[in-house]
Amino acid sequence: MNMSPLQLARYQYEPKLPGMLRNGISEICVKNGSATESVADQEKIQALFPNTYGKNEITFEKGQNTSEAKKQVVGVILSGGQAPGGHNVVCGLYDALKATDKENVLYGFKGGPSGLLDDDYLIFDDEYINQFRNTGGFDIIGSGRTKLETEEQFAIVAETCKKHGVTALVIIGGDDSNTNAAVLAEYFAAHNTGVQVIGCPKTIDGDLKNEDIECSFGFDTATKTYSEIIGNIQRDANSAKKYWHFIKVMGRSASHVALECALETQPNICLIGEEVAAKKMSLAQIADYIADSVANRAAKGWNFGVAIIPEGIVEFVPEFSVLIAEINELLAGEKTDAFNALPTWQEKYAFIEAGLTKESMAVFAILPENIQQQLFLERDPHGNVQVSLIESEKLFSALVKDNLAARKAAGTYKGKFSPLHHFLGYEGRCAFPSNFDADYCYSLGYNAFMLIQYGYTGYLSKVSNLSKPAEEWVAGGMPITKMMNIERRNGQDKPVIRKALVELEGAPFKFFAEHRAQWATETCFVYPGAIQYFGPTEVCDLTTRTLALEKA
Ligand code: FBP
Repeated sequence: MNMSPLQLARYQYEPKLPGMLRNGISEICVKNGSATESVADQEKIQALFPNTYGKNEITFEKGQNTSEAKKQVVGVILSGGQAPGGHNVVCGLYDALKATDKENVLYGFKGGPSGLLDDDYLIFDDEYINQFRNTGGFDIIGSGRTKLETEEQFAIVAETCKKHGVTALVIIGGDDSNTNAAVLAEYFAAHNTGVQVIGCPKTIDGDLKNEDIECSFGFDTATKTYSEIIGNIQRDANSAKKYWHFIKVMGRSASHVALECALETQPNICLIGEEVAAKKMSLAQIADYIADSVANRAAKGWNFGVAIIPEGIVEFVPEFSVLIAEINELLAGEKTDAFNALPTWQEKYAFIEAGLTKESMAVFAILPENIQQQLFLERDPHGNVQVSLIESEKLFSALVKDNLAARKAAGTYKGKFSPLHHFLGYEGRCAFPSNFDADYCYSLGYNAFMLIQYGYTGYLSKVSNLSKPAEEWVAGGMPITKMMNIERRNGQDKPVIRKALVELEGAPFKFFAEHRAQWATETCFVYPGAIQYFGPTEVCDLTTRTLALEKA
């Protein structure tokens, strides 16, 4: 394998564990916390999880290890989108497992949950795992988006586990994957398989968090990577003074990534989907808001700026959601074929015009033609519009352009508007994990093994107090059912982990809201620079502004 000097240097990095896990396996004991309840719908969740509901939260502390001596055969999967630090979760798990007993075995099921269904695996050893320490990516075993949710699938997974003598599974994933981990844990318990299930909180989107999980891993590195690039673009904008940059950042639905990048870089504009929804803003109102900044800056002679657009924004615009729902209805079933058979865009347009309500047609009409066509080209397997593929950075710059043209005609704007577009997503998902993510992930994996060793199932590996130095972090576990409530999904009531959206009453958004008017008209750009892996701790170990503000 060809290796960069940084990769070689990162192999030597020793991730920091929480203080209570530092004295060796023989000196980690359990401190019992209180019994838990789900965040809502307690009776329903309890009825669905009779074997795993209501268990105690626990923390680890220094003391005599009293866990049962037993050979452990653990299986691990990575589930969903890549997030920096996944390799270190596996490394921490492996190190704790081997430190407990050299005879313990770690299986890696390949390609995500499907690896468990297809019995596709590798067995980790030192030589293999050492190549992945402190590196980005999920290539150690691969990942996938197959959902483990049906009884048939669970029965196959139980068979796979039985075949290899697996005693526990570790599922590293986001809210959906950990929801499925809880259901699988319940199934295993109900069927007396003896297989435990432990989850680990992953996603760059940052939307798997709550009063227990302070942040999901990967968010720190991904947002630092995007912020570096945004800062560089800002410096270019401030040097060339001729472009407005519209930068879309990942985050399938919640706007945590956009908000964190804005706190790091202080751009002129950052849209927050949750605010757009709360204020029921229309596309025209959003365009007007951005155009105000463009016009005010132009009046000072500054025909340049930076706007951050969250990937999931359009779903939060009420009129756009209605439009999407109507389009899905318009093309349901066989109507798609009739639509596709129309030879020209003009004829298709007439078909759309005849099928949409007057209100939705008005929204559709203001969209640029390429976006209009995108809405009809990209469909998911159910025939629905794939909202995440809409180029919202181009949508908003086009709407702003129209808005500015109207202002020019009215004599209220005299500037130049040259927009450029960027999409930052995949650039950040496999970056070398920051020291924070390297430490946090290693701790999550190490801690996951301690939960297994002490016999817990249906628990999430929990490491908290993360805004403090790693020495002061607190390791433990909490029942996944504590994070669950009932939500309507695909026409059915389902027990799910509640997705964390940006809280408009939370400190990070409030800080942003207090400063954005100044950022919009002045040039307050901050240039965070690249992630630093070696050097002073106040530069290298610092986590996100979001966490710092939340914990202040
Ligand atoms: P997870 O929720 O699985 O962590 O994935 C999140 C994400 O990175 C989003 O930010 C993005 O919208 C999506 O994955 C892209 O998915 P894909 O890798 O399938 O293109």
